[in-house]
Amino acid sequence: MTTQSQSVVSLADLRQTVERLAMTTPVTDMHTHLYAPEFGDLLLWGIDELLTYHYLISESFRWSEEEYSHFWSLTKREQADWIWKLLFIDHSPLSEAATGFITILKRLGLDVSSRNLDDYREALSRRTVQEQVDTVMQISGVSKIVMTNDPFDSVERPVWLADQGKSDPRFYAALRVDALLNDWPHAVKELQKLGYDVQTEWSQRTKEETRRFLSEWIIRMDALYLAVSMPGDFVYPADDHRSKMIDDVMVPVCGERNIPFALMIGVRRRVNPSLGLAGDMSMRSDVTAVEALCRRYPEQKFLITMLARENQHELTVLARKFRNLMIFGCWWFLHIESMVEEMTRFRVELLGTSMIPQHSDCRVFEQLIYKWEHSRRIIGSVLADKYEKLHHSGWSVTEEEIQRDLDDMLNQNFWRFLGKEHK
Ligand code: RAT
Ligand code: ZN
Repeated sequence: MTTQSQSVVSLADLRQTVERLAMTTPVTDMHTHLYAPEFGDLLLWGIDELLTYHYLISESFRWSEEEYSHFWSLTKREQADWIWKLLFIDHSPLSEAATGFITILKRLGLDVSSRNLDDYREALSRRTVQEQVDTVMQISGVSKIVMTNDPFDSVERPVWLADQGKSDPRFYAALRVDALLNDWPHAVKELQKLGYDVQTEWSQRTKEETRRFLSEWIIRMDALYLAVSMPGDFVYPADDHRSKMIDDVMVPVCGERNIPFALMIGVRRRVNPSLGLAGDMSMRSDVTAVEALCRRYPEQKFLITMLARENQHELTVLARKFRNLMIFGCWWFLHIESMVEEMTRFRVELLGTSMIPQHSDCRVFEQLIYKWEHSRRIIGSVLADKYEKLHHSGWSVTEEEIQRDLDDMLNQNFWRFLGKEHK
């Protein structure tokens, strides 16, 4: 008997041990739209921000004839009141995003049964942003947060230029480069404003200057990876701007700086422009683009998530073929309990624990609470099924092994992929 066998978890304790560890293992949230407190107003938090989350905005309009323009002319508080009435009072909050708001109230210790929005506002307004950040990170068990950082954003840029973006060690940067790939004319203007000598034409000088821009900002932000969202009709290789940008600029710079390239594929932006951020749609993608990238650049690491449910199985199979491919998260419209369950199950069945099962995509700080609570519960229950099955075949696991597996999925797979293992 090994010492290990002393902590083998009995069948009777197995499920609740796995579920407890799934709920409590500290998490690295590797893709969010959250900011550290140093970024001031960019860090969204509180009741009105939560209620005006774009996921809830689009759900609200299903119940109303309201003019879009009128909604956008309201104050944030008025918008929140309108959404609260439509989604929580006139109808039951059953959608993932609406249920999530209730989970947040509950975990923050507010009286959910009172349905008194002003009381909730009042309770949170007594907290400072710093207190709320600490409280939410503690409740959600999220210990490391990766932001989404855009040097073209005129509010965000000064924080980095003043060297204040890295003050809170719990927050990490990811350099977002959508415009470079998806709106080159706009990117050219922005780059020129920042002093880079680029032109719309793909000249040698333009390539060098775009590479210089990326390198300088990766260093300035200490960015963990380069990130982009792509439409579903993204093809690679192709005789187009995107392939040139990837081949001549992005992959070389990622290689030089030794960071992964994250592609989030399958979004069709602004199918209903009147809804603003809430007007984007999902779209099926071509997984062979990822296959071609992974094959052509075996030394380059790719973090990949896709938005269409229809792509998930194929993408997971592809991850069996390429170790430089790490699939991550149940993105956006897939971040609903039924999809998280389905995807987590077949990902484990195809890859074991060698993937990143979830990221939050939070935009408002307190959302960390519900997004992680809901996902942790599903991850725990899927894993419990699998360990029980092993147990019935005579393969018992120790608590340490369960903890290791969860730590891999919720932390280490990400950091190891980056070559920055955290202990
Ligand atoms: O999930 C979201 O909030 C979307 O609006 C997008 O931000 C998406 O996650 C993205 O990163 O493009
Ligand atoms: Zn996102």
